[in-house]
Amino acid sequence: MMAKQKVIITCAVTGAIHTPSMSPYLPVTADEIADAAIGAAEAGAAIVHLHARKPEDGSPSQDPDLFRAFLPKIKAASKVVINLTTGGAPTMGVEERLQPALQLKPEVASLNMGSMNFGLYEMLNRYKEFKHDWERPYLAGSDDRIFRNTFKDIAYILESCSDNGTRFEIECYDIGHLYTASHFFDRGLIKAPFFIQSVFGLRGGIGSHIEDVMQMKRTADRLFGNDYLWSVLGAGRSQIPIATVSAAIGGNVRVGLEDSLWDGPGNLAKSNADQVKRIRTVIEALSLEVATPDEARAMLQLKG
Ligand code: KMH
Ligand code: ZN
Repeated sequence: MMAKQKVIITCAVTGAIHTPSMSPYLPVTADEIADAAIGAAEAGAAIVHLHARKPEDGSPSQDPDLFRAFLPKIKAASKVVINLTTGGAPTMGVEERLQPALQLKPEVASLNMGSMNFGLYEMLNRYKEFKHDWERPYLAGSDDRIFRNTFKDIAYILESCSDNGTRFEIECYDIGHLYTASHFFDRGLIKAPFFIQSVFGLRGGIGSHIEDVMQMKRTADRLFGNDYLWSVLGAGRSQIPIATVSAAIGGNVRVGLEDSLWDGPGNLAKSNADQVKRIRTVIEALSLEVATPDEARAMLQLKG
């Protein structure tokens, strides 16, 4: 009998895209981020993808000390795999973005595969009142801002972390980013198994139509064969539909308040764990099993 497919759930707990005024449930302080990560792990997430925020106003920060403020609590309570962002926020330079992964040497870190527009303008239109001064210019500025990830930046992150044993969550927002990942494989800077995180439905990247998902998958299959694990995230309302399609065709999934604030139409998710539970229900309804953190470590050949 064939072994059941295990599905890795990553939970992206807070990110840098949403702002505190959009949801009272967005984790901001070290304790909120730690509790959200632990709750997500208890609900079935094998990996937590983590950003930090300044506790006073919730603005994104890559200060490694802010990460140091929540990591011990998570590690003491859970075996969940820690994944630290190198994307930070689109307003930050690469040196600043790199510091948490460089200094804290996590099992997994994100790596963004190309420079792109990163549309947040819709949110500016939706939210009229903001609690903190930084939120409005942050969102408005996205219409004239590039999320910079040049080939040199990508190589710099990979080379800087090369002795850390960190595996990268390779963020691909379009088909071309898969070819960029393949280029870095050819240069020997990315090693198999690749953990490809395909991102759907961000303005500036590929859409969230099922044809977009299938074309990503077909291209990744052609480029990487058996050398990769595929995961998806759908932005906003496409979160659960995209994750469902991925699980149904052999992929892994990412949920969390970084990617969507919602738990069904018009309902704010009250926690990251709520979204994990929702996709877990779908995965189990597909007769699949959710991977534990140690199973994810084995699947991704992490340093542990
Ligand atoms: N915010 C997501 C769309 C990163 O942290 O490096 C992608 C992301 C980037 O998670
Ligand atoms: Zn992120």
